[in-house]
Amino acid sequence: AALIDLVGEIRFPRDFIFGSATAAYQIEGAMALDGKGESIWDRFTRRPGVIVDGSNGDLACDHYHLYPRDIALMKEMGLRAYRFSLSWPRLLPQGSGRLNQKGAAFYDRLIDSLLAEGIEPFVTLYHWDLPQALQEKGGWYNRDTCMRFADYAAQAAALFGDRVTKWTTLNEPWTFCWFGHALGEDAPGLADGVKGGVAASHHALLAHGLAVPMIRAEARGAEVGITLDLNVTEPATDREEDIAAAARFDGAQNRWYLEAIFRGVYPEDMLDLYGERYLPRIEAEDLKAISAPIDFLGINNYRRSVIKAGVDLPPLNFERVSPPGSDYTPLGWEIWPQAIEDILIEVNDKYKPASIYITENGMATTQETPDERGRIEDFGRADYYAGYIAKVASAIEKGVPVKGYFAWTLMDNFEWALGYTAPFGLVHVDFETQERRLKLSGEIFGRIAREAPGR
Ligand code: GBH
Repeated sequence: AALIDLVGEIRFPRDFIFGSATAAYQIEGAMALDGKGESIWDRFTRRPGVIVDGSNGDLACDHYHLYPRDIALMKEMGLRAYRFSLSWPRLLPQGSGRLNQKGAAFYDRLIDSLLAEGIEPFVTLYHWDLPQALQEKGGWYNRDTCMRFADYAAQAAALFGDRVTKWTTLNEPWTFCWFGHALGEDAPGLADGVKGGVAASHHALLAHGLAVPMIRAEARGAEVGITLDLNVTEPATDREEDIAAAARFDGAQNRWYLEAIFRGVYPEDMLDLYGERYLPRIEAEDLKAISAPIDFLGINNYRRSVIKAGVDLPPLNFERVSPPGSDYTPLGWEIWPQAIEDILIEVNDKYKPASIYITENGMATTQETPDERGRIEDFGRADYYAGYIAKVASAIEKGVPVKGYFAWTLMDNFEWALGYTAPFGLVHVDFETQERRLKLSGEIFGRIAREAPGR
């Protein structure tokens, strides 16, 4: 528990924002309430065997009803911002067309309640819950989904843009495109290999690019960005084939998105690698739209990637390596605080984003139960936060324009294919009673949030 001792020394600029993050499907519940339409996660979780504990997000944290309690917990920790996502099918049950007024009213209540407590809303438009109606038409394989997304973005900006200034288009296109379309582990459960991952990625990026000017047009003064899950990628050895495999993996996960957004090109080496066999139709003007200037880059970071040559996802042909001697979370994710400073410095050096938010960082444990004093003393998680946040502070000292940090996640929730087996929360949720309880990590994170800025 040595890293926790750092807490009193961590320093941030006075205007630095600490917040927590969630996503609609992981917390809201109210799956079919008040006119909400079906999403691909509502559909996918009904397939036998795809979620380890057979669960789903039908009820989740029932945040749809319990949001005042959840806001009170953020307030108790002293958080200045809350990053959450809108459920596209809650607002537009068919993906486009008629607006569901009751869905809009829920987000009105949520946003107004946050503002009343002095907590700034950071809205994400898409955190993986595509309307099932759009999936029926091809989902992220269909260019038309890009236009539907831009329309949805415009409607959301018109509804909430009088109160929300921070807008994020997509959360982690790499994850939902590849785990949902190449590997079949996430919704919509397609295992189409690299061809699927790349096609979905191009359309997701185009959707982002088309949405950016729509949001600006509808929400005066909006700051618009995208969240990418970026990992520094290191070859497992200095053998040539491992160095090449690491470059391919870095190209697929990081550079494909960064180069398109910041430079308006796809990386030459990846275009060569994919070739006609794996690439979708890319129109001349697509990259111009994708590279629409953004106000901030959101980075989700949990670890680094150590890669060697292997057989996964041809022609990427890589294998992920777990370096010996490191500590790992129960999910097998390496605990490596330097990873967050390294990715911040690398992205800043190469792409010079106007500003950066860490939009997610945190760790899973196995399931936790309160001790005899009713406490959850998750020292490991508190340590993880102290260690990683200290490295964010170090990146700022070196000139990286990081403006805020969001812990993943506010409260234990539905962790996608892992169901309720991998809690990440600062707050414990008893899913029998929906009782919430601040963990030790929540107390420590709250102390950092209240005391570190301006120290
Ligand atoms: C984020 O994804 C999500 O935005 C968030 O919704 C989620 O709850 C949170 O992280 C915690 O997982 O082959 O070992 O990489 C993080 C990126 C990429 C992590 C896919 C899980 C699959 C297992 N995710 N990855 S692995």
